[in-house]
Amino acid sequence: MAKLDVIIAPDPRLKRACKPVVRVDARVRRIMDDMLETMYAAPGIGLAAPQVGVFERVIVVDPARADEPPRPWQLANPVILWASDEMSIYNEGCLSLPNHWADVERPARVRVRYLDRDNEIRITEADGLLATCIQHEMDHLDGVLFVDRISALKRGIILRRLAKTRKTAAEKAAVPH
Ligand code: GNR
Ligand code: NI
Repeated sequence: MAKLDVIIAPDPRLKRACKPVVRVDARVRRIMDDMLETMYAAPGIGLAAPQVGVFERVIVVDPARADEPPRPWQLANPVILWASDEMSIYNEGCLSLPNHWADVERPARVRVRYLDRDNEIRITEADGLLATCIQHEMDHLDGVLFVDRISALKRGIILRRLAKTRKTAAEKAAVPH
């Protein structure tokens, strides 16, 4: 397994729509495993392939808390078959928007169809943090970040701060003192 670099916003690669996986084979399983390693190292509770520069419809999630046994999920070509009318709000973060959080409202429960790591079709129902996380990761596959689901004012503040943080880091790297 290998830990991969996570792309930080603003970056046009995070706005790309991803292609479906044709078949979950050894190549895709390796991407899934590298993504889980990257997610646990971060640490994060989810990761989408485009965040590590792979523009295919693959996501991993593990909503287990630190004091619980790991519950890794690896999904290819996830599709939402049903979403509840009931909504829930979570304070979301994103490994591509480090150090920024915002409340995001999404359906509280979803039924999702996907291919598992053995290329088998599965259908599962999720609620709570798992439901939120799956929807957050699926958004990434369509080039959507959680900041696209909050006010333009808050989005602008977060994206400008990230651009400034990157500029400061680049200047420090270029001019050592
Ligand atoms: O680590 C993460 N935490 C998180 C918290 C609330 C809602 C969604 C998430 S996903 C995020 C990791 C990430 O960026 N996935 O794309
Ligand atoms: Ni994210």
